[in-house]
Amino acid sequence: MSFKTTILAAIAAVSLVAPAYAEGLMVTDSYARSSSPVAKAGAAFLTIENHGEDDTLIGASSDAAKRVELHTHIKADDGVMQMREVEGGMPVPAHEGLKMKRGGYHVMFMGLNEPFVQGETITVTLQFEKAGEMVVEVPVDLERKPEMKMEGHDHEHKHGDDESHSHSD
Ligand SMILES: [Cu+2]
Repeated sequence: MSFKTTILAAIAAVSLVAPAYAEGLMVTDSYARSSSPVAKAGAAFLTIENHGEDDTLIGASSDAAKRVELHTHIKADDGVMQMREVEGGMPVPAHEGLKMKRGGYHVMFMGLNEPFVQGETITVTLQFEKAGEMVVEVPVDLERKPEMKMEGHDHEHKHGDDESHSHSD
């Protein structure tokens, strides 16, 4: 077993999806999705590492949609979750970075110029308060599951084609 080979393989794998850098900022995970193939809107979720100073994501733009906004979900007075534009941007603190996720921060695409297609990428330009612009290629992944806590109705059970009950998970 070669440790060196493992490292080289890891570097090669990372190089395939060239990470975008800007002043200590690095997007380490990102994906975009829409709720259906004919959806007029979509969202992207990015994980941004910050090895520099405190920064703020203040805007995003893309040719993929007529409007791109930074959104978050908030719980309205009636308890219903609503999306709304983030005022003042998304904080990207040094060391902590920013992790967008379903039900929270996301980049919203309204009026898609073309439907999101599994396996394709969309180009998004991020605007940071201090670091300036960073262009990222965001892969479309319509199959990615939410990382937020399961809330019953979100829980998907697989039936029929999986007959193995012997494994434990
Ligand atoms: Cu939204």
